[in-house]
Amino acid sequence: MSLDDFDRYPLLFGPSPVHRLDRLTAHLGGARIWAKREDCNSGLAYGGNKTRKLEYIVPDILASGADTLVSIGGYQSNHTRQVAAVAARLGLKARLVQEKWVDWPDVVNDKVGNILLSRIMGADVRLDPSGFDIGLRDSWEQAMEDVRAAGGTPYGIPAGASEHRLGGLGFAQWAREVEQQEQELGVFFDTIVVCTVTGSTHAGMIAGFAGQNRRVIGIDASATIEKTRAQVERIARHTSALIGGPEPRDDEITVLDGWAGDLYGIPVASTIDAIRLTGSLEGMIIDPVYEGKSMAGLIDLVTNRDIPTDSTVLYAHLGGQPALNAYAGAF
Ligand code: 5PA
Repeated sequence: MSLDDFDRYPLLFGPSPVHRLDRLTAHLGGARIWAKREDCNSGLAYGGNKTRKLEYIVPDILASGADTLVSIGGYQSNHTRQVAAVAARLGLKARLVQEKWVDWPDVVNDKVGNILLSRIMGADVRLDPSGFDIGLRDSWEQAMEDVRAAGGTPYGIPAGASEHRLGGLGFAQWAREVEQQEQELGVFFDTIVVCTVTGSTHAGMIAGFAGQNRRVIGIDASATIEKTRAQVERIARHTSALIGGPEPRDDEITVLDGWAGDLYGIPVASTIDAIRLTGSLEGMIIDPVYEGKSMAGLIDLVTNRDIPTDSTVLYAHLGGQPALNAYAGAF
């Protein structure tokens, strides 16, 4: 099997834009920095990395005959918002378990941003008091049962679509897309920087780029480094096998910690500084849960020359801005 043998249901506008971040590059005075923009990859509810993953999952959903997508995330999950959008687009229902992954005091945390968008799109949104976890959850199994008990046919999509068999394919294809764009632009990205939490975004990239001379640096955003690295490795190896690609070497699986703070979902000073810097220099908006942390990592790695000055870096912007509304207090 190769990647081309898997059906892909189009949900994106096409290849996501790639562009330079010249003012950020000049400000940091080191490696050249570019961005690839999954935050504007689709017309479905602002898109994002899950929309790309779901392109490879929708054919399986349609073949299953399901009438309800069941998924899970925190109150401000970008993933569940994208599942709600895809359900709307396919004419299916969405049942979303929104857990209290983050103890964030903003009173509108369960009302604005992503969760508001999911409600607007007609999803059945249920709040659940459970805390953060990237694995498979009882509440999600229970939601599947509830749908069956009510006479529906559920299709389960785990957190971030990562524990799904096909969850890594979207970003393996992203790697192909990058190679194509490199040809067109006459550039080579020797370093990719990506935020990693449930793992299949980073893992898909590792599988897609396996055997090439590049560093794909995952930045941990949940302060659960061991668990995250293990999940990334497992999904990367599984995805490589699925697409018949080379087995990723151990040194191709890099997850760095140091920018997550102590907890998932809680921005720290470096997160807020990265958001303000990127916004004020580039007009590029990033969020306090994911991209603010991976950008903080990129800033430090470029500044301290861990990423050398002669490198050309591609920052994967995975979306997530709707959550900013729930974090007004941080600014
Ligand atoms: C998310 C995930 P992975 O989960 O594939 O590692 O991606 C991390 C990530 N950036 C990076 C943004 C904007 C993201 O939304 N979000 C989750 C969600 O529920 O939204 C799966 C955790």
